[in-house]
Amino acid sequence: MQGKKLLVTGGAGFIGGNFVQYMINKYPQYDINNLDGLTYAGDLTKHREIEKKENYHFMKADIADREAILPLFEKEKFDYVVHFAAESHVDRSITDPEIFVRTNVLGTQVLLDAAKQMEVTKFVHVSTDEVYGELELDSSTLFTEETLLQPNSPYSASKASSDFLVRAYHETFGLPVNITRCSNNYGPFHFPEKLIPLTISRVVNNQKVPVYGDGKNIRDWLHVHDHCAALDLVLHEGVTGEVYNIGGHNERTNLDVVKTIMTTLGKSEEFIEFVPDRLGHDKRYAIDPTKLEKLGWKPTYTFETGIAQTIEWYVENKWWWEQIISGEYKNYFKKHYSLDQS
Ligand code: NAD
Ligand code: TDX
Repeated sequence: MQGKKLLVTGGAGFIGGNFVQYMINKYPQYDINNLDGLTYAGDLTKHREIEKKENYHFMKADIADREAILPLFEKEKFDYVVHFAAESHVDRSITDPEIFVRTNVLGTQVLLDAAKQMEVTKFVHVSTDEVYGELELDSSTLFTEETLLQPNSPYSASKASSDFLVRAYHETFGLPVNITRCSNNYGPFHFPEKLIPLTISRVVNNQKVPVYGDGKNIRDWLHVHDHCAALDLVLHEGVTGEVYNIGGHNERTNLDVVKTIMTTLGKSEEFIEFVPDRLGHDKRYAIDPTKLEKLGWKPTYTFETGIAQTIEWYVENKWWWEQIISGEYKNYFKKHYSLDQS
């Protein structure tokens, strides 16, 4: 495959960061550009192994800053955009919804304008299964691409809004887009505010793990590596204008997930602390990935192999999540990038 210029937004975050590394390894002939605003969730230490590579470039910018984004697109002339940058934590969207609208809705619209103006070859919008709302705990219904969008949290409402804008830029202006809707991810470099890395880091440090409500809510888990492979396929082979669901049929209750981690780490269930439920807590998510499977994707991890690999990674890479918890990782940017504006 010929060299292409790829823009990854949010490549200092969890999934975008894994995607940058996946693409650098798989396509050494590509020019990989990581654009990230380095919010609390953005961390560049994860890229210390690749940051000296000639085909990797980092750009600090806010996707909602039109004055910065349009000239950047004019200068760089990207072929492909894979758009991850977002406010991603549901709990934060309950306490501070406004930033979710600014980044997830306005930020996406600014990128769409830039992509349209510069006629990019493909714009992949990384969305989430949460836009479909929730399923009943005792049902076997799955979300398909035809399921009505009924987002329940400010986070999922902002993601659904951005999905509609992406669709509109395709229908109105013919922008070549795909929208992907993935289930819950887990794996290396997952920010330790989310359930799985929070549980592992707290159990390793002998601290109790807060389980919301009765712990019976169900999430459908996918290893981040399998999400990256799916996005690679959609970027190169996805039919323009189509939506693809991504998921690996790994439904688990939160309590099952937490107990699996505790058992693997040799800790007893005394470390579980039931706390008041999340407001508007979606009961169950479950993805039907048939359409993507027909395109040629299948996951490589089961939940059992994936969670074992992930727990091992967190135990071996305590340096990474400890500097996040202490806030020290912010100094890395100051040391390594002279253009720090923060
Ligand atoms: P994350 O919070 O780990 O990373 C988000 C990244 O975006 C960070 O590096 C942050 O600095 C950057 N960012 C935030 N606001 C920005 C702005 N205004 N300008 C530029 N950069 C900004 O998120 P994640 O879990 O890696 O999720 C990535 C994407 O995948 C999101 O769009 C999310 O909705 C979607 N998604 C996530 C999951 C999941 O389980 N984590 C599942 C499905 C879809
Ligand atoms: O401390 C906790 N205790 C707890 O019981 C936390 C942080 C979460 N939970 C529960 C809430 C959810 O039912 O665990 C489940 C998973 O919670 P999160 O890790 O916050 O993920 P979720 O709310 O399901 O959303 C995630 O998946 C879809 C990502 O954060 C989103 O960005 C993605 O779109």
